[in-house]
Formats: sequence, structure tokens, C-alpha cells
Amino acid sequence: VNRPIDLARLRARDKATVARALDRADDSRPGAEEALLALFAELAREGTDGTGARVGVTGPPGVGKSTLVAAIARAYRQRDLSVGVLAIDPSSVRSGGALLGDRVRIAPDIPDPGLFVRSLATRGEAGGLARTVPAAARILGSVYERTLIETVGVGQNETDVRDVVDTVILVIQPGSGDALQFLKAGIMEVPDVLVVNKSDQDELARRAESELKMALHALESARMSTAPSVLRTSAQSGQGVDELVRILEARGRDLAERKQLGPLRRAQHLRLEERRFLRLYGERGLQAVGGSGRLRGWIADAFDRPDEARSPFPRLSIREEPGA
Ligand SMILES: Nc1nc2c(ncn2[C@@H]2O[C@H](COP(=O)(O)OP(=O)(O)O)[C@@H](O)[C@H]2O)c(=O)[nH]1
Ligand SMILES: [Mg+2]
Repeated sequence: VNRPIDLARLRARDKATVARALDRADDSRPGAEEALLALFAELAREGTDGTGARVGVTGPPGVGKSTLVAAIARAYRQRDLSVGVLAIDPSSVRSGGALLGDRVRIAPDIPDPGLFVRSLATRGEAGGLARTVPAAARILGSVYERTLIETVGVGQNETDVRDVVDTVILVIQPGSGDALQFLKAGIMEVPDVLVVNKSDQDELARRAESELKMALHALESARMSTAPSVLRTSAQSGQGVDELVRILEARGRDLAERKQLGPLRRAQHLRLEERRFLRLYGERGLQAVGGSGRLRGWIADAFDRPDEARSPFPRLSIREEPGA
């Protein structure tokens, strides 16, 4: 567990080293948490901690998320950007969708040192890999210029992908009124980008797109939230993918120029860690550390001093069994 990760090799995107770092994110043995904090501390010291942009691709099974992720990854590579891909596979959801790197061919014939793909099985855990996914996203985001994360999800996001990426893409397919209904009912959070994929299929796609635009316009005026970009793609033929990547890149530049990325990542981290603490120790644990104000302060302090490799949580003053 404690064998150190060779940072020079990690920075050089040596795939075996990246894989080992990701294993560390998915390790729950004693000492693994400390090893992970030590890794982040080293990344923070050299200024590469989470510097890359992260994009989440979410939506119901079978809409073409994996195919789209592969297409976006290719478009990034054409722009000479290095890409890490994390496909979160909820093994509990058996459906028509293919697992990335399985049916969907993402990698070119020649091995590409600038492209890394990893799948993670969630084994149906509540909250979906509460520790692993954020840590894996942070590692990939420190090594690659762009990180893509595929998760299944409609309605409330089981995998908290919103809190590990800078930009959320919701993918739907023509003729599926579900997403529209979810959005209207407020069950589903409004994504940053809405993609109607499989637009090669028929003009259903066009209709879906205009219906969505209308619904979102209504939502925008009702809630005064920013309307997402809506566009049609065919992940299979590649149509619309360049425009999607332009939208993603523009959003990345915008977040950076308005100095919003740092605060966004910090707020995400606080939410994730507070939820994780509550899952681990429950309300009684919260009382034991002196309430949520104290917990948040501690989490924020640890986050603001990553180079100190501090424990993310205050020490519990009474012993609690995890899983309360
Ligand atoms: N016609 C058409 N089929 C697509 C498109 N994108 C994906 N598919 C197909 O839809 C099926 C599910 O795709 P997949 O990427 O595995 O979906 P996921 O479950 O959302 O990851 C596969 O058979 C794909 O080949 C598209 O743009 N057009
Ligand atoms: Mg898939």
C-alpha cells in the first residue's frame, strides 16, 4: 500500500504508474487513505494537483455515452490534448449499454501515450464509490489535460458526478420524453450541456432538441438559473462532436477567466467530504466532532493546505462504529 508513486513517471503519463495511482484511490485497506493524502500533498507541492479540466458525461443506459466519450476523446487528441477517461460502471444496472473499452473502440490502433482509460465497477454501493471517484478524478485531472467521466444517471445522480467535474453533459436520445419530464418536474438537475445524441436516426432528434430548448427556457425564467447549451450529435458519425468540444473548451476558459474554478472545486470538495463523513459516522459522529460548522471548518482547512496531507476529518472524540 505504501510503496510511493513515482511522481516523475506519473507526470510523464506512464500508464502503469497512472494505473497504480488509481488503484490507490480504490483501496480501502488501512493506511490507504494516508497514502492517498501523501500523493495529493506531493502533487500540490509541485503545483499539478487537479489542474486539468474535468467533464462528466451522464444519462440513461444505451443513449450513447460511451460512444460519445470516445468521440470527444478523439477530438481532444486531435487538438493534441492528453485525455484520461474514467467509466463508472454500475454493475447493478444491467442494460443495453456497453462498457467503455469493451464494445466501444476508443483507442487507436497504435498505442497512444496521451490517452488513458479506466473502468470502475460500483458494485451497487449507495452513493457510488464515495471515496474512489473523487480521488480518481483528482488523480486523472492532475496527470491529463482533459478528464472525461462516464456515469449512468437520470434523476438524482447516484454517483455524485456533479461534484467531481467542472462541466456536466446530460446525454439523451430522440424520442425519450423521460429527461424532459424529469427536468420539468425538477427531479433532475439542469446540466451544463444537454446533448441529444443519435441525431442521425431521424427528425425526432430535431423535435427533441426544440422541445428541450423550450422547456429549459421556461425553467430558466422560473428559477433564474443559467440555461444549458443544447445541441444534437451523432456520436457514431461524429456529427456535432466538434461543436460540443468547442462548447466545452469555451466553458473551461470562461470558468478560468472568471476565477470560478477554484471556488467550484472547493465547494464540491466540502459537499463530498461532508456527505462522506455523514455516511461513515452518521449524526452521532457529527455531534462527536462538535457539529457541522466545526466539521466544515476542518474539511476546508485540510483542503486549503493540501501539502500538509492532513486527515480530512477531525478526530472523533468518542469511538464510533462506521456505518451508523
Ligand atoms: N444510430 C446511432 N447509434 C448510436 C449513436 N451513439 C451510440 N449509438 C449506439 O447505441 C448503443 C449504445 O451506445 P453506448 O455508447 O454503449 O451507450 P451508453 O450505454 O450510454 O454508454 C450502441 O449500439 C451504439 O453503437 C449514434 O449517434 N447514432
Ligand atoms: Mg456506457
